[in-house]
Parts: sequence; structure tokens; C-alpha cells
Amino acid sequence: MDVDAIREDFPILKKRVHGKKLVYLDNAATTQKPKQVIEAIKEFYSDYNANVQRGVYEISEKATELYEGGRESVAKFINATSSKEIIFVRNATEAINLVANAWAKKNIGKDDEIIISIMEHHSNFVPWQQLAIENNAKIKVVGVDPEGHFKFDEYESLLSDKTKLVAITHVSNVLGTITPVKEIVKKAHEKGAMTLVDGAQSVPHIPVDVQQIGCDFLAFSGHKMLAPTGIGILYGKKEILEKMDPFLKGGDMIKEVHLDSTRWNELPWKFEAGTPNIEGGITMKVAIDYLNRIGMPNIREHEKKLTKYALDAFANTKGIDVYGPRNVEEKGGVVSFNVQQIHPHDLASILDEEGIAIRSGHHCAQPLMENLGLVAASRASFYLYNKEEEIDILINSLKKARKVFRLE
Ligand code: C6P
Repeated sequence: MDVDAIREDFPILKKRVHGKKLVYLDNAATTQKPKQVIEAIKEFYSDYNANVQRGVYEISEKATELYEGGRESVAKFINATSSKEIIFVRNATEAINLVANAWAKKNIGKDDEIIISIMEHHSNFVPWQQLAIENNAKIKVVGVDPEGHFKFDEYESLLSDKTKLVAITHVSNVLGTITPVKEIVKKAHEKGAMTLVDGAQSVPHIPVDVQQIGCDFLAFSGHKMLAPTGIGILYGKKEILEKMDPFLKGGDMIKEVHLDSTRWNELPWKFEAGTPNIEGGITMKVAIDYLNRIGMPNIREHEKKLTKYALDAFANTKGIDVYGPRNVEEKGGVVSFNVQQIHPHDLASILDEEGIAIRSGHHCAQPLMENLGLVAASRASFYLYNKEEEIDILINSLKKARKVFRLE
């Protein structure tokens, strides 16, 4: 991978912050956009901006064709059997809420059980917690071991005939833990339970094949994989989506409307009420083409190298606690840490002065933070354009911060 050449495609990486070169290490929050994506957005608005699925005129037909091309490209990227299985939504959060409202509300009742893990992002936790409260169902939570691995034995012991849904993250946005989703799905299906995989932190970083995993639903966001904000994806197995009623109702999701009845549209449009994020759908293809040109296995290898480099560097720096697995085979490109005696928010401000962007806080995973006995943590997360020298800059700045706080 020619990282220097890749960096040339990302205009923002040339930016200076407080007079320093931007070191962007917050890729789990959102990724930067290559000029190919930025240009494609500009081209849409300059050349063929029109609504989709409606107009019988040239530019609307072009917009529709490219928007649907985006869907095809997503389907291929995750190896869905058909583009009918790809629903465009705003983000991973909306994708999960769609399943909660359009499937779970009807299918999960009193005393039924939903299994999640303690690592879930609030997006894959709050919808299930609230549904359980509304429908008198129960939430069962799989824990992690001291290194942050998913406790598979505990998961097996929680599964029962009452389990109706297993909703699990593929990669933790805090610990970086990669969960054994294929095995998790297999066990859930043996009990007749449905499965949802939160792929927000996996699809952008590791090759993901929904047929191989076998999950019923997969949720992820375009903005974490080079595409713009406001476009997300719900993958669902066709036979399941077909049985589900729509979540949002209005234009586009209908076939026929009469005063006293409505017939729903076919998949996938049944779930896409109203005017969608057209440039988002179109540029999903541009983003995916970019990732495919570099190659997802190469991106994964690159992130493994960076993560190992970061873990070794942290281990060789005084006064730093690191959370999550140490073996990069079991971990995505996410390293959460604390500098002892410095609050993560203070640290993030000091790093900002050095041009370094990291995230600090609870990372929208408060149950996990509580479980780890932490109020907050700092997090560096990597992508295809990051370099080892950026990790050196981070480590040097952490040392500087320790000096500022008179810890060295
Ligand atoms: N995590 C982070 O900094 P949205 O916001 O809908 O695009 O993605 C939600 C989401 C769901 N699951 C996981 C595992 C996630 O990490 C996220 C988003 C960002 O960690 C923003 S809080």
C-alpha cells in the first residue's frame, strides 16, 4: 500500500491546525473523504441534481441510475445475494432503529429475551432496552474478560428458547475487540433466534461477507468508510424484509394509495419513505470503488501494523493504561487508553494544540465504561491513510502532556 499516494487523495490531510500538521486519529468517529468522493458530490449538484425514482427526464433518470448503482455496489461489497437486501437509511443508528420498530416490536413479547454484549454502542443498546421496557421483554448481557474478549461461554449459557434476538457488535468502538460473529450467529440460529450485527466499526475496516456470517441484519454507516454523512445501510435477508411492515410511511414506499388502503412498494423501496440522501447513495459507489482499489485485505493488514505499532509504543511509555485485546488478530484499528492522572478531556485539548485529533469521553458506550470502572478514556483510531510517524507524534505529545502535568 502506497500510503503517501493515498494521502494525496485526501485534501484535509494537508490542513494545519494551530500551526501544526493535522494528525487525524479519530477515524472510528468518522473518516475523511477522498477527492474522488468530494468531486462526485460536486458533479451531482452541478450536473444532474434531480429527485430519484420520479422524473421521466434525463437528469432524474441519471440520478436514479447512479443512486441504484450505489446500492448495487454496497450489495457486492458485503456479498448480499441481491440489492433488494440493501436499505438506504441515514446511519447505523437508524438501521438498528428500523429493525427495532419494524421487526422487533411485533415479534418480541412478554418474557422474550434479547441478548446483547456489554460492548454495545448506545445505538445497539438503547433501542433494545426501550423495546424490552415497552414489550415486557428482558435484556441479557454478555460480558468481556479482563482483556476485553467476548465471553463466548457466557453467551452460550444465556441462549435459551426464550431468546428472540441476538444483537452484537462486530468490532467494539472502544476496545477494538473483534467478536466471533459467525459462531455467535450459528448458535443463535440453533435456538431459532434472529441476529443483528452492528457493523459500524467492521465494514469499513475488514472484509465482511454477510452470507458467510449468516446474520439476518447488518447495520453500518457510510461516513465511517469514506462516504458522506447522512447515508447508512441496513442489510436484511430478503425473505425477512419481505415479511416486515415498513417503518416510515409516506411517498416512494407505496405502490398504490386509496382513501381507505395502501399497498406497499417492493423491496428495498418499501423501507425508503420520502426523498433520500441522493448524493450519499451515489457516492457510496465512489467510496467503495476507492476501498476496493486499495483492497480490503490490504487495509486490514495496514491497520493491524499500525495498531501493533501503537500498542508497542504505549507499552514503552510510562504511566499509560491501555484497554482491550493486545493481539492485533483479535482487534480492529482502535486503541483506547488513559494517561494516568490526566483527565481525557484535558489530554484531548493538549493534543489539539499539537494538531492531533483523538476522541475522549465515554464513546457512546457508557455501560461498557461503567463495567471497566472508567468515567472516560482517550481513543486513537486508524484508517488507510494513517502512518506510523503520526503515532510517534501522538506518543511524543503524550510525553509532553505528562511533563506539563509534572508527572515526569
Ligand atoms: N461510533 C464513535 O466515535 P452512527 O452514529 O449511526 O453513524 O454510528 C453509530 C455507531 C454504532 N455502532 C458502533 C459500534 C459505533 O461505533 C457507532 C458510532 C462513533 O465511536 C460515534 S459515537
